[in-house]
Amino acid sequence: MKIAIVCYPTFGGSGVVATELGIALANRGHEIHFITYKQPVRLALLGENIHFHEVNVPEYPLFHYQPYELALSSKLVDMVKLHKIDLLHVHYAIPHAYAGYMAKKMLAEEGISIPMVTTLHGTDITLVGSHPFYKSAVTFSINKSDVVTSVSESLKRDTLRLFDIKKEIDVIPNFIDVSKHIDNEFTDCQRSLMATDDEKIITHISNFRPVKRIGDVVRIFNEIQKEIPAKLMMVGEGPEREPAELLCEELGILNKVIFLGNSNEIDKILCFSDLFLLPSETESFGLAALEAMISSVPVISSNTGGIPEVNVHGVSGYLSTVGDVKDMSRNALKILKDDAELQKFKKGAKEQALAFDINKIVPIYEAIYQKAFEMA
Ligand code: GMT
Repeated sequence: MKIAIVCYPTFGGSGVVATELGIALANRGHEIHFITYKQPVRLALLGENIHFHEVNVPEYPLFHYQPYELALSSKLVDMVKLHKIDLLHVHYAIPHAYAGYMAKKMLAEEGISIPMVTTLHGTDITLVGSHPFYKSAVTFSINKSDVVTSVSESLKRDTLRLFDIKKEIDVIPNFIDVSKHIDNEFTDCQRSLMATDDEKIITHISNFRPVKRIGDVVRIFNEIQKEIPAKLMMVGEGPEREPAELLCEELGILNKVIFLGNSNEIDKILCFSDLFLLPSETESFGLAALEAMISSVPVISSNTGGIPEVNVHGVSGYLSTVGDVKDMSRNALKILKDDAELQKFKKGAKEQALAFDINKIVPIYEAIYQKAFEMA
């Protein structure tokens, strides 16, 4: 099949999922065309089966807002015709489903019928999409997609609660390439660069937006380091990074917290991590938690959105009420203070992550593509 994938090419989870899916589909013989404004960060190699087409939006002084949707839908039309693409798969509803639908209609005018699959990822529904300024257009473009998927049961429930959706929503969980994590031993694991042998390493990875409750990450770590020697690795960039640095300074723990910025090599960081913190306000799935778990890192998280579909309480980590820093710190120390507990949770995290093996999930997407052809 020739498939166009539209996504955000950044470090965000939706772009990562779209990119990993495209790579896996290409490995299974499909021809993949990424159509976006920049080469996706996780897409290292282009090849015979993987192509990238950049969407350019020329600046024009008349425009207060540059018309990205227009450029994207034109690019989709041109690429579908040029490469004889069979199907559009758009990740993140805003504005991709809207632009995809416009492309479909333009192509229909020329007698070309092409199905469109829309995958909902989370904030496109829960935070941004449901805003009154966008809601009508998001509802319209979800209903006009041939097939709609969501990355968790929780996100499906949120979508049906927040929008007037006429389409069936298929839940396809996010996934992980298990084959990259067969051995726990990462060959290039440089733990000694980050901490001494007696220190536990706690990690948080995100886009540092308010929804991630970065202040809670720092406060949980503060409680942990009062009782055991520990370091905190903060990976990612975003508006909450500076306030977090200030909070660390205020608490007098700046020397124990390392802000690493965005990284393409999170496996190298996770390989020496003992615990992962994800105290988010909401999270449709929590791909970062799954990436930690496959590296045998237990997760202390909030019990919200789709997180409990990924992190199993008492097995791969613990779940607490959003904002309950005390409970999260207590749970973290329960795991970290007792080596037998830590080993048990490391094993539990890895075993739970194996359920999300990419090889189980990609065929489900292929079946969804068949369904889209029937619906179009
Ligand atoms: O977490 C973010 O804010 C980024 C966002 C995105 O769209 O890239 O992540 C969302 O999609 C991920 C992949 O499906 C999910 O794992 C994240 O849970 C989800 N984020 C939220 O719902 C806040």
